[in-house]
Amino acid sequence: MTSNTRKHTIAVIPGDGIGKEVMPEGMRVLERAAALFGFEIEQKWHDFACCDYYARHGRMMPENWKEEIGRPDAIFFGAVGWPDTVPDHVSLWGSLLQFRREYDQYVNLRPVRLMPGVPCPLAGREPGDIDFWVVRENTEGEYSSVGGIMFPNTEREVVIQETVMTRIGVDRVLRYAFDLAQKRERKHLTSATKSNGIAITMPYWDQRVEAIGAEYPDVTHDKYHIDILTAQFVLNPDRFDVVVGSNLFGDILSDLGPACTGTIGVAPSGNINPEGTHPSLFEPVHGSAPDIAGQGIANPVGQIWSAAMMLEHLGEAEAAAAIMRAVEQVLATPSARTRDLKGAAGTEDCGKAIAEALG
Ligand code: GGG
Repeated sequence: MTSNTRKHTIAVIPGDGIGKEVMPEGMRVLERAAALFGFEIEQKWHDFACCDYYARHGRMMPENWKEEIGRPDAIFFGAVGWPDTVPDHVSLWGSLLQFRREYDQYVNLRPVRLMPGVPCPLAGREPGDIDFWVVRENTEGEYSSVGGIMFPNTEREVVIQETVMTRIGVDRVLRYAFDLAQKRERKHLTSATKSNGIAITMPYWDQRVEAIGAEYPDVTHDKYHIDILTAQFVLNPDRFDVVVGSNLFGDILSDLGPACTGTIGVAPSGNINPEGTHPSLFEPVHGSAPDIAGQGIANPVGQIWSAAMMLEHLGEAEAAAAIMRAVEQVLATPSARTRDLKGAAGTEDCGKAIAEALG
């Protein structure tokens, strides 16, 4: 017997700390959306890519992790890191960065949007005033493994790490960012640079922005050095539309952006392989938050908003929009918010409220 139901296979990886608490809420809302909008979610949970796994096996993931994961339509990820047991660079390189590189997820896409019920630290801003995207290069740049240590643990110690920019790598993320800007009303792109100080890779980045920008005559663009750009994020976040940056600059800007709109606790992200030759991965911007893990108080909105981004990517735009309406409705209700937003709801209460608001 054949079925006409749309089916999406999802690899579910909760990871560490509050990742384990917010993931069930993300899945609760996804399942509710599937029931309401007539598609099926086939989920396979994985207990690797976390520091517990490292404690048992001496590595973050099994050697055959790709076989274990199979070929899902998308990966739904929580958070990684537990610095008391595994150094952060070991847990990150052993898990998330493996996915980003092996699956060529060269775009890290993060919205910066002022949401109802989230107090904006900037006076006079209302939801709708701040609404832009940060596009971060996600597979090369400053996150390179090229380098080494000479004469370790001696007075002559020398530590070198190279930034790697490839023409293909830079051009493809810039094209993605210009494409995105072209679809938006303001059609404006801002590039993060530091070409006055980093005098080889950053002038190259700037040159490629000009070259790719010429292919988009209807999109205006400008550039800021990263130092003044961070100041502009804090002072005038409403002036941005699409902001593109290298791996490190994009990482910094995409935490700072949500912080300027009140909290990174609600912010989502997509690690995207735009060609669809590999699965894309969706995760909240926040990390594992060891300080509040295990208390059931973490805000699940970042995970749930990531579920909406994942559904949009999978072609379920209607369900994704409905999740966002439900998120906005719950955030606008003081009693349904978690403690970080001055409410009293627990992680599960907040997830349930969003699932119920879906209908
Ligand atoms: N859910 C996001 C997360 O767990 N992030 C951990 C982290 O340290 N990320 C650094 C990065 O994205 O480069």
